[in-house]
Amino acid sequence: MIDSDEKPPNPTKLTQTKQRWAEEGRFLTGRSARPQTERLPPGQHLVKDWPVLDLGMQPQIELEDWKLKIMGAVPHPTIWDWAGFNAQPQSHFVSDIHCVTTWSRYDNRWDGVSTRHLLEAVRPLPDAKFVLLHSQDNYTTNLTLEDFATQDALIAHHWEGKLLSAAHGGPVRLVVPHLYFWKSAKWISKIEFITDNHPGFWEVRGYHDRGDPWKEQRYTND
Ligand SMILES: Nc1nc2c(c(=O)[nH]1)N[C@H]1C(S)=C(S)[C@@H](COP(=O)(O)O)O[C@H]1N2
Ligand SMILES: [Mo]
Repeated sequence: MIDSDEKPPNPTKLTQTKQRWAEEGRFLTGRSARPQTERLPPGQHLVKDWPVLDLGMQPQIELEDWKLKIMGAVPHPTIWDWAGFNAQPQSHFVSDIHCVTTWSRYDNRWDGVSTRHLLEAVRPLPDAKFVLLHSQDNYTTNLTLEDFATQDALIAHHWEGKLLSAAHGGPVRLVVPHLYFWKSAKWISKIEFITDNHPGFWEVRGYHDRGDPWKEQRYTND
């Protein structure tokens, strides 16, 4: 049932470097923390700008061409076009970003459709236990249904009151603030509900299956 014939772009220097960091266990402090007591997770530093990370390409998608397909273990596959997506109830969340390359950025204001609303709208089948996100650059990333359904996770179209730029995943990206930011797929085209876990782009290149910054789950087997 998994759509994975898509081939990601050829690896850039950055992609190769990040794969080596996973092999070396770079940046690991060996500490863990609780979000209740420390806002900055172990091994992270605060930035004020907003770095851009991608696979070396930034898809440019016109709003009239944009579509989001919700499929897999759902009773009725659904396609939202831009108007259909914007007609969904809108949520507004403020959250911190924690990238596994060690930068964190506080207080990002997002507008979009919450994953909880999406789940209510499509009602995945009882055996749907995981979600695989597919992007226009053929990036993929996996989440448990529970992590996808976090209270402040959303499919965002605005950041700080402005349409999300193409560099940061516009028209629409996922934001799952309680996990490292590679789980927050940019330029999403498909949300696939699956019954068995299926690792995504970074998860098959040495990165952790879950990626909890507070437990410093940077790499596989941490
Ligand atoms: N489609 C897609 N989504 C992606 C990525 C990517 O390369 N392609 N990179 C991930 C990584 S590693 C990070 S840190 C964040 C970066 O998001 P930003 O460029 O908006 O900071 O996007 C994540 N989502
Ligand atoms: Mo990242």
